[in-house]
Amino acid sequence: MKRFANLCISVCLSIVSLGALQGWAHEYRSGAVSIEHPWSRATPPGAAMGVAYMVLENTGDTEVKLVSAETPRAGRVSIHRSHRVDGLMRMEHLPDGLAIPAGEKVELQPQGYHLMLEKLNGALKAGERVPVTLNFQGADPIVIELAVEAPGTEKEASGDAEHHKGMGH
Ligand SMILES: [Cu+2]
Repeated sequence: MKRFANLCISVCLSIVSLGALQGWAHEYRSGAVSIEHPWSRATPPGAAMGVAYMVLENTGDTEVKLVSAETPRAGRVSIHRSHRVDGLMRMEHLPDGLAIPAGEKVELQPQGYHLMLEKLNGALKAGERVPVTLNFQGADPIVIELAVEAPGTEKEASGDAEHHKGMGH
């Protein structure tokens, strides 16, 4: 029975990694933390900043906190939140990180939480995969790959698209 379970685990893992290579089932898991569909948006040449979005899930019974991230494609990665103040979108830096409560999902998405890739060392191109290391408090680091999508492919409310064109995120 134990041998069967091990076999299942290795087969399932290879299916997951095959899926990641082919672009479907784009998901990463380590311990209690999983990351679904990490993606970014292509940037124009010379742009200094890019973004990263994903869904973080914590299936454990203690809080996990995303405290920092890094990528070889940017000088710095910050954790941000966009929110509306008096009808204007504002962006705030979250120096303490982003908590993912036990048993919950936190979505990084346009107009909400996101990672800001600052000081890009080159344009992010549609179809590119950008490696990012996510560092957690309460969980091991996870290396993911952002799928870079062409601008305007994400589903956004019509009013939001205008804002993001201007802001780059
Ligand atoms: Cu930002």
